[in-house]
Amino acid sequence: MKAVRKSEALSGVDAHAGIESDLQLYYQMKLVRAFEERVSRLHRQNKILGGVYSGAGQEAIMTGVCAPLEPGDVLLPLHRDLGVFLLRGVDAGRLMAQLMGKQSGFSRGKDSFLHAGDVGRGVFGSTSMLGSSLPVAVGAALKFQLKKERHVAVAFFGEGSSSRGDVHEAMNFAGVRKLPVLFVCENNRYAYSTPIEKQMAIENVADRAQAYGFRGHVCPGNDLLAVLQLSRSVISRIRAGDGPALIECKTYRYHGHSEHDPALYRSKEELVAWESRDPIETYELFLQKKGHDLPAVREQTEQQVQAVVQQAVDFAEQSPYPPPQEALSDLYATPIVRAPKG
Ligand SMILES: Cc1ncc(C[n+]2csc(CCOP(=O)(O)OP(=O)(O)O)c2C)c(N)n1
Repeated sequence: MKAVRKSEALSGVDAHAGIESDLQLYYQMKLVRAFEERVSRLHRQNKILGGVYSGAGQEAIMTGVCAPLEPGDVLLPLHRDLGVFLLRGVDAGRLMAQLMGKQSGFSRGKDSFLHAGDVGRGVFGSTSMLGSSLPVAVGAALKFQLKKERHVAVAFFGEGSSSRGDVHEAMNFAGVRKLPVLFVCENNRYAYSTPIEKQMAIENVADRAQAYGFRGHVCPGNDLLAVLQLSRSVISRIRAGDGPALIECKTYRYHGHSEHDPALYRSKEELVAWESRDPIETYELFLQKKGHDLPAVREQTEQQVQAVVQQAVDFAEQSPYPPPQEALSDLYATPIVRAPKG
């Protein structure tokens, strides 16, 4: 394997520091939002490889779920969970390079963001088949159980993905074997253009958990403190051997399904109503109530996150595209050839 040049960019968040202070959490949500907004702009400039599925509006979920995690835990994000990479301390420059299809990205410029992972940071890549990463999370949890490792696997998915067979099979097996896995449903009310009423006959995805023999919790997904409080207690129970759990976070995506989708299937009023419950602004009210000097904190944090994002963009823009002669390398794992017995 060739060494990948280290990004000059600050790694967004040191996920392994275990810091969970008020301002650290604020920084994390702001970083994810700033990074996403920049990616959307870069997409309009035709600098991003493949589609862009913005998670703007959903930052409190990833931030609240990732905060109590420990080194060695694994996460399986889906297409809208770019923030998970940053929150687990993945190098912001390499992440941007991945999005731009550059050689210094995780896939060495051979793939878009969609299937990217950084296994060193415990972030597994997904496949294009919605929901197919949940059985993988369950497999990781089975390994933790068999090896008696006190780790947790976390699988993110949308309410649309929850209608897929793989998801039910994964949850059923996890329930039967009491595996250390947390299922996090980011219910943003639409699966592409399909509204939730046309997707499910019940109100909550979380209600399904009972049928698999574990607990399901519904949570206001735009309220970081609510997500954090729930995820802390649920993750510590899972780590202690209590078996799986499902958290359903009610939220909303600000952008269309992807950047080419103007989302004409939803009303302006609905969008405005959800924007008034913005996760970052909601959290700012909490900071203010706690006595933080909000204008100063906001300005300082904004400067910090913009610096990280700019360095990531600079690194990615300066990185080369992969040379054509490498097009066929890294496509298959090297076969393990065993010597015949006897
Ligand atoms: C099995 C499968 N069906 C359809 C698609 C196309 N597709 C990609 S994302 C998406 C919407 C997913 O909605 P949801 O799971 O609620 O997540 P969200 O995009 O809302 O975050 C669809 C239909 C796919 N990738 N895989």
